[in-house]
Amino acid sequence: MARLNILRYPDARLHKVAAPVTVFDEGLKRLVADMAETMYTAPGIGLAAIQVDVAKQVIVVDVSERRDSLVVLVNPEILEATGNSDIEEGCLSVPGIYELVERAERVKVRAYDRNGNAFTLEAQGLLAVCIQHEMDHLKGKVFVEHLSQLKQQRIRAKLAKQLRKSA
Ligand code: GNR
Ligand code: NI
Repeated sequence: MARLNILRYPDARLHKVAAPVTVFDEGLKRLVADMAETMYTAPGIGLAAIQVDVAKQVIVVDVSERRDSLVVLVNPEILEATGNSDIEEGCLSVPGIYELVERAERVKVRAYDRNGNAFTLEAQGLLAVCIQHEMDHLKGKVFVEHLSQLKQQRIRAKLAKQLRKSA
C-alpha cells in the first residue's frame, strides 16, 4: 500500500470529469487500497480518485468512529435523494476551510464494489452527505463551488496566503 499525494484546490486537475471503471482488475484493487490508506492517514472520512489525480469513478468512505467500516463505491449512481441536510463540510483538497452546504438527508445509491459486484446502499446523515460530496468530485466539482462567488473569492485568497506562508 502507498500514500498518495492529494491535489489542492485550486488545481485544474480537480475539475476533470471521472470516467466509469470498465475493468475490475488488480490495478483497481491497488488503487482502492492506496486510496483507503491515504484517507485514513490524512485523516479524512472520504476520498475520490480525482483527488489523487486518477480520473476514474472510484470513491472510498468511512464515517465510523472506529475507522473500521470502509465503503468502496465504483461507478456510483444516485437512485433516490430525499430531505434536506446542511452539515458543515470540509475537504482534504481545501484544507482549513469548513462551510455549510445544502445536501439531501438520505440517498439511495447503486454502485459496484472493487470486485465488480453491484450493490445498493441506503445512507443518511453524515454518510449520505459524504457520498454526495465525493460524487461531486467525480463530476469535477469541489464543495466550495456550492458557495457564493464572494465566499469562493475569500477562500481562494485564504488558501493563497496559506501557501505563501508555507513556502
Ligand atoms: O474528510 C472529510 N470530511 C468531510 C466532512 C463533511 C462532509 C464531507 C467530508 S469529505 C472530507 C474528505 C474529502 O475531501 N473527500 O473528498
Ligand atoms: Ni473532498
